[in-house]
Amino acid sequence: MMSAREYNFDGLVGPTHNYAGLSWGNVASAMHQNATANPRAAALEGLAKMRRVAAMGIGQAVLPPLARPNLRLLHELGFRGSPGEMIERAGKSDPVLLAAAYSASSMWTANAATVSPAADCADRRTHFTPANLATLLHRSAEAIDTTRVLRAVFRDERRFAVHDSLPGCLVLSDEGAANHTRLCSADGSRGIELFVAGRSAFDRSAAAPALYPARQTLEASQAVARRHQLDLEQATLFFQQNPVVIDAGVFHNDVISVGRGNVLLAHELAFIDQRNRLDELRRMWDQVCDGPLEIVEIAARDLPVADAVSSYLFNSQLLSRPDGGMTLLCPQEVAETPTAHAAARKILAAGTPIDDLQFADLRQSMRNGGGPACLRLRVVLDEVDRAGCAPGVFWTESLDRRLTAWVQKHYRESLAPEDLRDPRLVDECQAAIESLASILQLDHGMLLADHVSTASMNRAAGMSESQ
Ligand code: SUG
Repeated sequence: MMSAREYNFDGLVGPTHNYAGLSWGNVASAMHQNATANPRAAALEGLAKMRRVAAMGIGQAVLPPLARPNLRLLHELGFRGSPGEMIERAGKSDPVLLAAAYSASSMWTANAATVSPAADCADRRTHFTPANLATLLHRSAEAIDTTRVLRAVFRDERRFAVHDSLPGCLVLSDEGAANHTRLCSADGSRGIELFVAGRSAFDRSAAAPALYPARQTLEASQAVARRHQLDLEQATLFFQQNPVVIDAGVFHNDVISVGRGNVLLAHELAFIDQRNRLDELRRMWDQVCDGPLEIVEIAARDLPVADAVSSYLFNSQLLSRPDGGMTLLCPQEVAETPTAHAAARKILAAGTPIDDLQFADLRQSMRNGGGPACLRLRVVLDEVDRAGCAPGVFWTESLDRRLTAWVQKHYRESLAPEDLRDPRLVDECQAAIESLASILQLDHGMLLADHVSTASMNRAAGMSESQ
């Protein structure tokens, strides 16, 4: 039997990818507010990245975009009528609400859930907690649909536990795998799970950012670790993000640090009390894992935080190739930022298994603050696990061809803020998702569940309510 290995489940960029400036604290999102997006180019960039990772012999799969516009959200916000009427009314009343309902933010699957591999969990199942994304309206609306999609994909309950998301409130705000790193000697053996929160909700004396929100609380991370039945004493750590860097635009830990296997890359300003915390990690590693742990810290004088944020060096994908080496797949912006490029070369020369630097053009996603690592959710699967998943989501050349043709057929090349009020977009999106369901062999009713039920609820409520 083949041993467990990591799969990257990339989010397919949905047909409504747009720039609405919805993410307070995410510098790129604010900078590109109201720019015109190219959803087709965005989706093709994402597919090109998946093709590249798959070609390296690394596990690759896709997760479908959530159906948009989110009619359930518009209904919850009091808009009634046919889908077209709901869109029109929301657009007139508050374009920000319409943009939230149209957001394609489910593409960043690093925020879909926190995943703990079976080897770390007491019941030896792979545990998922879908993130409640409670800090931002457009993202919080993802949780319920993401949970349904994850249950449909990771469907064998003997192998997988897909929990409900944590209650959506400030105390438990949770952003998933973007604030979670697993370090291990081998994917299938016991590892260390490192959670990084931006603040503590209960400890008012703890440091917190002054300007931007800390999207992950310690209390949320602890709850996830308990649910996943992790070894809290010996193999789980909770770090705090440095609030100064959150205020500089580091809205998730994966903008300032990345780890996999026995390698952790971090900016020197990533964590509070960094030196002691990394020592604690080294001690834990020696107890739990085999071989050396490689920690590479990048100094602020070599890479100012502003350059880390604009280049997204730490949002590179750290990939283990079958030949034993590691590739750091960086966003193109790293090559264009001299300090970041020099830091990447330094990482390459640091004597870790990283022996290859590559660059990917993901500009459409990057303009919304989503780099290579944001676009993927890492899941460790062995062959039995894989057989317990929906088969159609795994990457093959034929799936690649079909998805490329699907994007070419269904996606617009230009989407400006005012286009969200175009009633034809509703039907275009629905047609796209229906056809995607058959490509991925997923139930289209499952993918469109809220869309369909909200529309029929509104029809049943009749016109009196719609006025
Ligand atoms: O949550 N951007 C996303 C980017 C998420 C990146 N994910 C990770 N770092 N793992 C966010 O801020 C922008 C949407 C807009 O402005 O239209 C947005 O949601």
